[in-house]
Amino acid sequence: MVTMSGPLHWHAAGRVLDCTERTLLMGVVNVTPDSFSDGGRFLDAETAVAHALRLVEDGADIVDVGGESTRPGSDPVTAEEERARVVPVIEGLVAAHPALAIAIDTRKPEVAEAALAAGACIVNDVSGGRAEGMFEVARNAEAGMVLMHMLGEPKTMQEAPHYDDVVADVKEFLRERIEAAEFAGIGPEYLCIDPGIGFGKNLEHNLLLMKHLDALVDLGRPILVGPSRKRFIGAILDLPQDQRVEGTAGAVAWLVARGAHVVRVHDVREMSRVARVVDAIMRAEA
Ligand code: PMM
Repeated sequence: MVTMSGPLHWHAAGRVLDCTERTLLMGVVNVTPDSFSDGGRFLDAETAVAHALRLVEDGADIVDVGGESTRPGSDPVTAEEERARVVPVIEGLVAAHPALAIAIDTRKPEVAEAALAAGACIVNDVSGGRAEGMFEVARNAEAGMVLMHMLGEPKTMQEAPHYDDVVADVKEFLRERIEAAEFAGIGPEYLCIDPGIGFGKNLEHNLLLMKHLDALVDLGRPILVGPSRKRFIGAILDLPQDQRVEGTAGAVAWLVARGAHVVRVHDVREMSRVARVVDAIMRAEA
């Protein structure tokens, strides 16, 4: 059984996200030609804004706007290209919905800085804030930050990933990144952690990290997990990306029960229903 150790709040540029009351939903808005599952469909800024607003209607607490694909084997894009993709979407979202919590999914400080200036409040960094200057950008904006574990780089991360003990290794990495962020002047209340499903992990690694998600609870920060439509589901069910909703639901239900505070998903309407049911069961009291 996962025990909850008191209220957890996640601060993000003046907002406070309550991670205790119920599971939060982060809806994915990829403004890229080649992401895992929705790449190419939301390249046009107006279409991306409309899609994001639909996710909010469906129950998204946060929308995560990304302009660089991090799918296995993908090539990096320049900061200029990435910024040109995401900033108009963030500006459009802020105009349409000023109160919305917007995350910028980037590894580049210059993209994060432009996105925060445009109105984003969270930096979702799949490299765990490893780029020079990233922590300073987040700190200066008092932004929230997601520190995710990734082994290597997207281009090569799936080439025979190795761990001594995947759960202990990922936990140690996240502990070290929390320390590095705090050393750079970011208060722990701004930080959220993520084991990085699919980022330099084989099927067994992914399954073990999800099975033992509760091992991360004692790092004391909200836990975000992104299982949505990912390859591990395809490997188990032998189904393509557009048929992984039920598989995603299975993972989301498990993860919420094992201590996830935020789930990053494409199918927000469906997964918010899944999370609400699991939340109700978990919070039932005799
Ligand atoms: N996965 C993807 C992109 N960004 N960010 C976080 N914090 N966690 C994830 O698991 C994650 C992420 C890749 O998935 P997509 O291309 O389908 O968005």
